Amino acid sequence: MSDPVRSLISRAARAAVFSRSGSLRSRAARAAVFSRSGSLRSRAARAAGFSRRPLGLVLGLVLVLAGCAQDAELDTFQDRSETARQINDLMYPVLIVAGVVLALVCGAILWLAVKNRVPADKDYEGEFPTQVSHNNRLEIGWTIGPAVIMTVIAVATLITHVAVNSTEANAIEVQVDGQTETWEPRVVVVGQQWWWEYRYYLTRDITTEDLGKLGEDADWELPRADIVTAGQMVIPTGQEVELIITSRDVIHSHWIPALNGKKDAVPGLYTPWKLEADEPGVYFGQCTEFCGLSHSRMRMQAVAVTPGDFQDWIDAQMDEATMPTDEDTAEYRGMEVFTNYCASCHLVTGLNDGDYNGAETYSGSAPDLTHFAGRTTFAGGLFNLYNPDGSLNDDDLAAWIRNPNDVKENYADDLPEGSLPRGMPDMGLSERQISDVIALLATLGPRPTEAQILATEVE
Ligand code: HEC
Ligand SMILES: [Cu+2]
Repeated sequence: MSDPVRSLISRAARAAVFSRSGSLRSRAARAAVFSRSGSLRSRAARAAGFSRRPLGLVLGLVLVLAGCAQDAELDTFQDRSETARQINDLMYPVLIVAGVVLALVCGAILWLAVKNRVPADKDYEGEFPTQVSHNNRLEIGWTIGPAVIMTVIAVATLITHVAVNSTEANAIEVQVDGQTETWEPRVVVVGQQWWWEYRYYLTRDITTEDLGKLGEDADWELPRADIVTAGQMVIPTGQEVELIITSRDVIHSHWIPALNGKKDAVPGLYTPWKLEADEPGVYFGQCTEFCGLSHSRMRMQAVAVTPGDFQDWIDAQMDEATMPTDEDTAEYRGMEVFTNYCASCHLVTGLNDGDYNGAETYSGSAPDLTHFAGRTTFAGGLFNLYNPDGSLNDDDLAAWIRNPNDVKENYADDLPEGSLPRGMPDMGLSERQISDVIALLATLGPRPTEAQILATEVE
């Protein structure tokens, strides 16, 4: 063994042996150093050589290879925007440098362990390692080396941090109710248990400062938006879209990996962020801050469309829902079910906006259903609203309305006195009421195209 290395090891051993704390580590070290048989040491050395561990190796490989899926929805390597590319341009070099350091350190440890292993038939009873100390060159080396690496990474990180957080003014013109509006593309993103709400202010400018003045009591009473969607955020391609991210209950985190990194949604805070997509397409996301029961089922999609299609989408979203007038239809009965059972939480503009005061939920909010049938997924991006052939997926929708908690865990039933639901409760509807209200929901269009249905399909 070379001197410097021996000095390092013996110093570590001494520190461990003589440490006052008597911690687990030092006890293990003591046991190893003073063990009569030396068996602990030799067993550890054998394990390090892992010649007897083929199963562990196979399991490890399976785990690593499982990360190589081709069309993984949340694959950070598949960047589809300038910002996501900037993040990867930082990640790849850091990954390589860290990989080299990892290989060097692990290689050195393995090499030392194998080189110095104690033969099973040898007995080192009572022998204490030779004590050596100090090697200036080595110590200066392993102080300066990491410091230089960390400094380079820190500078590169800062540059990327500034780049992914900077936003530019890029107002576009949109038509809203026949009027031309200059709109700085910006969407207010609200996390709640367990779905994402996207609010578009087209006819007035909303900034982080405006919202910041609302403080934590904003509740559902964010300023009234022109368009409100749930689970799916529609954006125009080739445009930087600013996000203002907040939450109405606990901390969530918004993450659409193909378009940008993660940003926490914190109650009372209005955090700026941005997204942009090079090409039309559907980009999947997931809440990444543990937020309770259905955290893993809190998904979302960014649907990027051409500027022309975006205008069409706005036109459709600005329409009020038209209500059925023929009393002998399922839609009409569904409207009555909605008014009796659903209107205390859900808004359908054109039906109950007159007396809607926010939802009777903990967050004070529930998905706006005015254009429900125009979306292709529901309940936090968990279910497809349409079958691949374009027909309504009334199986999943009926199961959801029958008892949401059965298909997506929430905290909305059997509540203690005075607490409000987190999620949607079981309302004990009859099958007839369920199919009637579904008939109404199905009219809350416009229907998406077959291409949209297939592109946004979730598994
Ligand atoms: C106590 C409040 C409350 C009531 C009453 C209520 N809901 Fe809900 N509903 C919610 C909440 C909260 C969600 C979001 C749950 C989630 O995505 O996990 C939701 C989600 C939904 C969704 C999915 C929307 C989407 O775009 O993701 C539909 C559809 C729905 N509710 C229909 C109904 C119908 C129909 C009724 C009446 C029969 C009803 N709800 C009554 C609170 C309520
Ligand atoms: Cu969440």
